[in-house]
Amino acid sequence: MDISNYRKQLQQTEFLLSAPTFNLCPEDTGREVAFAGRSNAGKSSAINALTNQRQLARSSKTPGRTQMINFFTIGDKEENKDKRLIDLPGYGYAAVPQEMKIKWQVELEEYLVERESLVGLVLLTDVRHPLKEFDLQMLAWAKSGDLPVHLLLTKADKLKFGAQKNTLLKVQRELKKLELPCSVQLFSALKKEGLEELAMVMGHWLQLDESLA
Ligand SMILES: Nc1nc2c(ncn2[C@@H]2O[C@H](COP(=O)(O)OP(=O)(O)O)[C@@H](O)[C@H]2O)c(=O)[nH]1
Ligand SMILES: [Mg+2]
Repeated sequence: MDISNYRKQLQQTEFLLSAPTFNLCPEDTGREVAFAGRSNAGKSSAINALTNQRQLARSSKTPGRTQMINFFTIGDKEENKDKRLIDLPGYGYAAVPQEMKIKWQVELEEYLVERESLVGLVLLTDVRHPLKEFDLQMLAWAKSGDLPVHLLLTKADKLKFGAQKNTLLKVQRELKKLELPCSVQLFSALKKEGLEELAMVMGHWLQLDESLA
């Protein structure tokens, strides 16, 4: 439970590969954590802030890459084999035809439910409009796959402190009502707030303790 060790290892994240479909993703071994959210939720910014690398997840903004699944390795490569962070493509690009959206959804559900090495999902949602249809769908799939979820209420800096807390409580109540067990936190990539809480969750899920040098 050494937070600075977690932070240090998360800062050693490196790009591994981009795959257009889950068929081409790395072997299903080790442990991986996936990041998902509607486009513009703040996913790239969160990954860059967490790993302290300004440009790591930047590429997802380029049109050709938007539908790619991006894989990163986490931690010291000698000590720490087979721990990955996955950047799942966002939704909401008007340019994507309906047919492709449906095909992608089928693949995504299969991945969330069946991927053995997947140990947790970080779901990002803008603090100003949380728990929209996409988020609820992801939560439902995670539940059916018994996959733990950690919800990030992103861009928290856009709200005043009181409003942030109210949203946090409201979302917690809503999740309870829906019987979707998942942890929730406020997050701001801009102000670098919530990084330790997120690093703690990632460290536990990926068992980053085991690779203490
Ligand atoms: N104010 C504020 N803006 C943010 C924050 N995180 C991301 N953004 C902005 O939101 C937009 C989308 O961010 P991005 O990380 O590319 O989202 P993605 O599409 O989910 O990868 C960009 O203009 C970011 O600068 C944050 O913590 N605070
Ligand atoms: Mg992005």
